[in-house]
Amino acid sequence: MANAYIALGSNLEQPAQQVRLAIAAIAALPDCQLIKQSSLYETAPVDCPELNAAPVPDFINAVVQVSTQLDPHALLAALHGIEDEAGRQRPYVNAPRVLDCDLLLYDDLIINDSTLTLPHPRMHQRGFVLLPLFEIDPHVSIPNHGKIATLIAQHPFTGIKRQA
Ligand code: PH2
Ligand code: MG
Ligand code: MG
Repeated sequence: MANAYIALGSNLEQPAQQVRLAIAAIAALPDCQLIKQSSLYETAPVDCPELNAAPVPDFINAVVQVSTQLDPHALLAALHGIEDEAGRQRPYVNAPRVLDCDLLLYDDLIINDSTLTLPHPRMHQRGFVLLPLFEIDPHVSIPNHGKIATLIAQHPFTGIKRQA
């Protein structure tokens, strides 16, 4: 059994509902057990290309922990299937999306191949990932980047609200 963390994000078509449905879909995956889920967080968009031209809707983000027998690529493929089911389109990089499911960590594996990078390459810089991840596992370490508490202390994250 492997221990994995998955980030969820949506900023289109009832984002909170999209994230809740995605958590249910992950819990229902074969060979995958949902261990923990964070609160939902309302977050300001980060690195969205059209930010300069037009307002980008805020995101809902969350992180879940799973225990799984799927190997990392099979888990990633299953997450892409859940994105597709939600109607995800990919018109350009970081376009608004009904659902983004990113594999963050899979045990302490480091992978760099054409389809998968682990740990997720930008997770250590993103408050909308680190804060919900810290909520469910304050002791996790990110291979190559260290303890989550240290990373959070180093970044002045703004624009992130935990929902009640
Ligand atoms: N995802 C991105 C780019 N920017 N900003 C927020 N707040 N939340 C996201 O999930 C997000 C983002 C690319 O996946
Ligand atoms: Mg993403
Ligand atoms: Mg993604």
